[in-house]
Amino acid sequence: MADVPSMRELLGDNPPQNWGKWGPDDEVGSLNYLDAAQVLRGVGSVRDGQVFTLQCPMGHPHGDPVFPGREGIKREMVWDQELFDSGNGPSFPGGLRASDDKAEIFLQGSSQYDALGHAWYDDTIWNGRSADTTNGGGMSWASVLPIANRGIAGRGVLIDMARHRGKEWLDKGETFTHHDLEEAASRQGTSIEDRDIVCIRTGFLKYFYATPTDEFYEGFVEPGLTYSRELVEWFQDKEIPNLVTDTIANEVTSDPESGVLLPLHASLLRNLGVSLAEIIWLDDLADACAADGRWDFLYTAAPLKIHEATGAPVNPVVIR
Ligand code: UVW
Repeated sequence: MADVPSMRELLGDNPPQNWGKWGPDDEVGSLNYLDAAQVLRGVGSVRDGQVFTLQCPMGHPHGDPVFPGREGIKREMVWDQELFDSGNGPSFPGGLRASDDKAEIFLQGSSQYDALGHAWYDDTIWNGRSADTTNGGGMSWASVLPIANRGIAGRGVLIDMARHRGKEWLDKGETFTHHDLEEAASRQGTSIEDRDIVCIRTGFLKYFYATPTDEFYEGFVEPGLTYSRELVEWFQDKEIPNLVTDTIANEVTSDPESGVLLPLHASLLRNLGVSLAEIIWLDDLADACAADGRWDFLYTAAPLKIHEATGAPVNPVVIR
């Protein structure tokens, strides 16, 4: 492959951008589109009260799906029956015993929301702030906390690209575009409306749990949306607040034409302020949608409120 261009060279000097749209101090970006009317539109998609939780379990015996370089949760017991039996446990008046545990986690190492300041180029993050705000032990700007404080609720629509392509899961590095999303939506008998929370199933998490870990990570390149300026404009024009996928990084890992890593993190998260929800389990929801042909629902989520964090675990709840 020829030399890999810089992010600026790929995206251009004048990329679609929403900086300043909600004021210079805004830290939640396109989630601003989810006003009360959008929440009620989501509520309007509730028909029979089925509830789905979309988090992948943390500490799964198979291992946890994480971006290379990260690790899944490391959890350990602090109090257990053995500790009390050995006489080393705390002594509670009345004899109550309790179990307790603690964990070390990558905050981007499970089902999660990215902070808007999580990824950048040219030393500048969301809304034009300096990337120096990520220094000093925490993110003093555009951390995940404002997203967690706000919460996310609106009409979600699920596009099942794996089902659309007649596969259990998409191949490593398999790409699709916004045109493919619209075609799949139309085949599903639904449509992606303005301000929808766009959920895309590739089957890649199912592949993760069904595959030996070494095989999954060999030549790591996930399937997903692939960058084009038109795709970014489509997100901007449709005022999409949130992209939710069953992949670790929400887009094809490496842009197949340029070799640039994760250009949609730059163009959707940094430039448009689109929230990214990653490692989201969509299979059970997809089966229910396929069973009755209804692909829209009320989508709700709130990542954990962690000060100055780059991202935070989440267990989105869908009601349909
Ligand atoms: C990286 O930070 C590389 O990816 P993600 O947004 O998936 O955590």
